[in-house]
Amino acid sequence: MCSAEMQPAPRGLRLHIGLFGRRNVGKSSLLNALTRQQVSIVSPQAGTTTDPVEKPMELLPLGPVLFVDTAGLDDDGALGLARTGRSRAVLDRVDLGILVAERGTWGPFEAALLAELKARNIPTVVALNKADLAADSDIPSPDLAGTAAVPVSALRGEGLDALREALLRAAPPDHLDARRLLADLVPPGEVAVLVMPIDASAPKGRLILPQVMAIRDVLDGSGLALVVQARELPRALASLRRPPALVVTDSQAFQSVAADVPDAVPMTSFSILMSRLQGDLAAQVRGALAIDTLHGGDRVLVAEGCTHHPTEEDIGRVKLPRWLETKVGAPLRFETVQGRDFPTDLTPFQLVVHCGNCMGNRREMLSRIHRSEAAGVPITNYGLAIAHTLGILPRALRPFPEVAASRPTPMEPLHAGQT
Ligand SMILES: Nc1nc2c(ncn2[C@@H]2O[C@H](COP(=O)(O)OP(=O)(O)OP(=O)(O)O)[C@@H](O)[C@H]2O)c(=O)[nH]1
Ligand code: SF4
Ligand SMILES: [Mg+2]
Repeated sequence: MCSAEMQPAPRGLRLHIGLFGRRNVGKSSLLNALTRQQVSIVSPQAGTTTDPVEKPMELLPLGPVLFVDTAGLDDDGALGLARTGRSRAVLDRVDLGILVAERGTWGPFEAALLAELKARNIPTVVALNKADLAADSDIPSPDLAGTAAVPVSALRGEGLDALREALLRAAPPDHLDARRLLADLVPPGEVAVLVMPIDASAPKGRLILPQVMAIRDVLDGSGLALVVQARELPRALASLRRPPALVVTDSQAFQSVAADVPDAVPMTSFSILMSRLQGDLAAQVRGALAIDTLHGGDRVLVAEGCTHHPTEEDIGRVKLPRWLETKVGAPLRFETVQGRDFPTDLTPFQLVVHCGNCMGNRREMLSRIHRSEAAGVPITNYGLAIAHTLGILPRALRPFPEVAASRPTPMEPLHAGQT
């Protein structure tokens, strides 16, 4: 896990909402009206927005959201295609879509776009904009087979409450139910021991985002969080009258921590919890096990979800490659990508190792996992890869019997030294 920046609300917990449609229909105007800010440039000229524009905000009653305004998807020519390419990529990472059309002009383009959003399982609300230009009663509403369509005027700020309401109704239920990082494993009043090594690679004066998220989730679930460094763990455990409900540690300290934690106490790593929250744990465990099939010279894609500043002993660039090559017993060829630069063609690679994705959203991670597996390339995350190379997966997966049961190969024996 790397040194994530502190954020008011982690990007991954924000509902990502994309605005899509033809040029000049008022997508940017609608974003500005919803946020009551001049976030995106508006002009009467078609093709004003050229690159996706992001705006995080609290959108009641949905909570923290990230709006993504896009370029008109009907743009043509070489430059137009480059723009639509970047805007189409936004389809990979939104949880909810607003299809903006001009009222009274619904046609095959809009119908095809709606069909694509549906095919991608992106819940969508249609905003029929510029309602101020069209006299009400004489415009038939398009037949959208159950998709909500809301007349709005971005110019006059009309219909926005109805649009917010429609967005709430369309929002994916798993977002509203809020997946838990670990609170489901720690009953109210029970103790979660969170082991956080403060070593040279820890950022100065603060904790990394997954650690902060873990503390917050225990508090939200009315559990008791006991936060310690590995060397204080025996004293912490001895101070408890009952065993803790869960021990969570950084993968790198797993072996020493496992030696201190009684075998009957459920124990896992932050990376496994992050994979469960932000990705697909079963798929990423399969990816970790595929490390065993690597050969010298194989190509490994290391993907980082954001452009953080690598520390000296950065996990993705230094430690992970070293561990993997030691495990394989021969040099491998590594390529690193950051942020949105996830390759379209994954077939040249034998393995993808993704970061914990603490700043990204789950839908995008799921889309990357899906694309990797569809290309026949196993995908895992840093912590799971480390966990497997250290031989700790069996114990770290015990709190998740549903995943442990789906493992394609038998469990490895417990690593020597684990009790
Ligand atoms: N009458 C009226 N005009 C609007 C409304 N919303 C936007 N417009 C106008 O439509 C034009 C295009 O608005 P934009 O918000 O730039 O449209 P867009 O879809 O973002 O366009 P591109 O990103 O450049 O393709 C501008 O002149 C806006 O003032 C509305 O509700 N009513
Ligand atoms: S998104 Fe990935 S690279 Fe960025 S801070 Fe989180 S774990 Fe690190
Ligand atoms: Mg625009």
